Amino acid sequence: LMIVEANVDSLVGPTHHFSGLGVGNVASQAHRAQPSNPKLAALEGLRKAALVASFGVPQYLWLPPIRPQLEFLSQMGFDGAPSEQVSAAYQSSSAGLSAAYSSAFMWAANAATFSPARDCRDAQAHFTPANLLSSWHRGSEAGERATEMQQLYPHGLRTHSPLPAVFPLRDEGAANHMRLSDPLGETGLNIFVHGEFTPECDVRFMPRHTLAASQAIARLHQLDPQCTFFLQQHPAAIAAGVFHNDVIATSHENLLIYHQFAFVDGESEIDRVADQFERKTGAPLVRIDVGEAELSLSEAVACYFFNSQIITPQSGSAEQPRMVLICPEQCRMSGQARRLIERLLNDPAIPLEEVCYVSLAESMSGGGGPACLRLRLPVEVDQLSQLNPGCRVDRALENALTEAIELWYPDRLELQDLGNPEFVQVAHRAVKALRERLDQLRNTL
Ligand code: SUG
Repeated sequence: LMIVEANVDSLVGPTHHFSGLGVGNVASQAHRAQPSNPKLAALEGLRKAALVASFGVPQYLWLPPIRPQLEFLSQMGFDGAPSEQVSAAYQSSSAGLSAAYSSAFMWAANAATFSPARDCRDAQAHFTPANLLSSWHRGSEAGERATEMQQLYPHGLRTHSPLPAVFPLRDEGAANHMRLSDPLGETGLNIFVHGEFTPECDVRFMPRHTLAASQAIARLHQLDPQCTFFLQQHPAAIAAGVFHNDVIATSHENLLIYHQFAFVDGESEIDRVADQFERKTGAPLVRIDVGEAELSLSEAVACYFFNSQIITPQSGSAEQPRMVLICPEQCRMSGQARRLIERLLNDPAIPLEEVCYVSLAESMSGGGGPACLRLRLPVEVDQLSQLNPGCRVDRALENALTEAIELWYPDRLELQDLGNPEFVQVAHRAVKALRERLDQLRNTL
C-alpha cells in the first residue's frame, strides 16, 4: 500500500439551523425556516465518523469553530456589543444573521482540495481551502480552514491561500474533485468538475464552481496535466438541483460511478479518462454508468445515492469486505436506489461488497449526505503518523463528545432564536464544553 485514505469530518455546531441559503440546493430551500435539531445533527454526524473509524479507516475530526462570527457582522456594519450586533442584524438582515451563525462548515467536502505528495511535481502534499463565495453563509469558512488543517497536519503540507474572492474563481473544494487511482494508490488521476452559465441557465441554479478555479488549483498543486481532467457538469443536472459533482458522481480508488447526466459528453469524456487510467496504472477503470431509467436525476437528488461514502476497510482481518458503501437511509427507502445498490453488490466485477445505511436526517435536510460530511486525505503511508493523533476518532473520543453534545447542545432551534441576544452565550458555552471535554480526555491519556 502506498496511500491510505484518511478522512476528516467537521463536527456539526450547536447553531445548526435551516437558513435556506444553499444556492441551487433544493433540500436547503425546502427546509428553510423549519425548526432544526442541532443535538441530533451533531450525534448523527459523529456516529457516521465513528462508523468509518470502526472499519479501521483513519478518521479525524475538527471541532466546530465559534459562532456567531461577530467579525462578519461588524463587516456588514453591525457594531456594538455582541448582543447589540445580533439584535440589529435580526431586525434588518436575517440572511446576514444566519450566515454569521452558520454551521455549514459541517460539510467538510467543501472545505478544500487536497493532493497527496505523489501527485504533485514538487513531491509535497498540497492543500487549498475553498473560497466558497457563492453563498451568503459559507464564504467566511475559508479563513478558518488553514488553521484547522495546520493543527491536523502540522508538518510537510503546503497550504495555499483560498483562491482570490472574485466571481469567476468560485471554488467549492473537493465536492467537485475526484482522485482515481490503482488500489495501492500509486498513480493518481485527478478529475475536476465545473459548471458553466448557459443562456437557459435559471438564476436560482447558478453554477457554483468554475473551470478557472479548477485550473488554478491544478496549477497550484503542480498536478501532471496528463493525469488531470476538467469535466463540465451537465446543465440538466444543475437544473435538477445538483449543486456539486458529489451529488451525481463518486469515485474511490479504481471505481468510478456516475449518472448519465453527470457530465457534458459524459460517455466520451469518461472514455478518455478510462484510456488514460489504463495506460498509467496498467489495469482497467471499473466504471459504472447509471442511466436515467435506472435512477432518475430527481430520484438521485432526493435520495443522494451518489453522495454515499465508499471506504476500504483496514481492520486487518482476512474476511473484511474489499469496499463498503455507506449510504444515506433515504436510499433504502427508494426502490430505484435499493435495486441499484443490490446490482452493484451482486456484481463480482465491482469491488463493493457491503452496504451500511446511516441516518443523517438533519444533514440531509440541508442537502448533505455521508460524503459531504468528510474531506478525503489520501496520505502517503509513511506520512500518516504526521497527522495529529489528538484529532483522531476512536471510542473514547466518540463517548466524550457524545456526552458534551447531550449536555450542551440545543435540541430545537428556529430562526427567531438566532435573534435572541442570550443565544450568543448558549452557542459559545457549547463549543467551549466540547473543547474542555476533549482536553480532559487527552490529559487522562
Ligand atoms: O453548500 N447546505 C450545503 C450543503 C453542502 C453539501 N456538500 C456537498 N455536496 N459536498 C450547501 O448548500 C444548507 C444551509 C441551510 O439551509 O441553512 C447548506 O449550506
